[in-house]
Amino acid sequence: MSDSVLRIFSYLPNPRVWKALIAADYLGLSVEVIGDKPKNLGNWLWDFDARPLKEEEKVPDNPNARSSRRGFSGTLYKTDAFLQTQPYGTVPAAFSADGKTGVFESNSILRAVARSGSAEHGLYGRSAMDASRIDSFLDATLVFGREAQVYLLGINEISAELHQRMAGAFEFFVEGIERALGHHAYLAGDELTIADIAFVCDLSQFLRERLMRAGLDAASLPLVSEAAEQTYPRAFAHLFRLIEQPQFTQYLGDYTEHFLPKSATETG
Ligand SMILES: N[C@@H](CCC(=O)N[C@@H](CS)C(=O)NCC(=O)O)C(=O)O
Repeated sequence: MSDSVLRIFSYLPNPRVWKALIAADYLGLSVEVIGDKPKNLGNWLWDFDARPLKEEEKVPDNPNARSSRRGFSGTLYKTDAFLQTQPYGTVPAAFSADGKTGVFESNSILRAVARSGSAEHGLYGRSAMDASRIDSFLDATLVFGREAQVYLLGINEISAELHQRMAGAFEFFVEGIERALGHHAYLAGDELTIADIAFVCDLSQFLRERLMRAGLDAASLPLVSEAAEQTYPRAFAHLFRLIEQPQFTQYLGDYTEHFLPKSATETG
């Protein structure tokens, strides 16, 4: 993997992977990404040396065959070595260059990239206390991200309880973001950090709910993010401003087009 600081295996495209790639771009680092469309990942060997399976390997008595856990259905083929480095068996799965160390959870993969770069950039703060404050935002984002994952995976058969739970989680998370941006230009202070990167990727992923309305309509439930731009103007202005940065746009451009405000020139 030449001079890459990490190898990531995942389904693609995946905003959880983009967190690490955006940070790598800011830091001038290279990250190797291996993967395939979500529906194809059941035909891959999940391993540091991940690869498409041969037809004869896709059999139930393959020792690597495991039941999928979340976000996938059916059988996935994960090696023992994969599960040794990736104890939860999830993707994105990151590996050190020698494959010996596994890093899991997209926010931790993001941290791994930030720690590999020059501290002068400030992407992970400029002191241990700054880094801890950034971690606070990353943890809050993960809690939100987990709620959003359960909600989006269940949106086609949504219950009022699940909808209400998501509405509460969304309000709690974005209120904190709105408050933080009331006194600083970026989430954790005066400059861009990995807290902003995780925020943009996870909120953009959650806003896919706007493309998945059928289940909500069938249950006569509103979008959780209905009119959120008006309720949380600072949070959304921050989101829109960052998505316009080239380091973000290259990954998130098409993915976020459905909710970005039309620019004055486009609307004429
Ligand atoms: N919070 C995790 C979420 C990772 C996750 O849950 N990945 C799911 C797919 S969305 C997975 O790999 N599932 C594997 C399985 O079903 O066995 C992150 O941000 O990395």
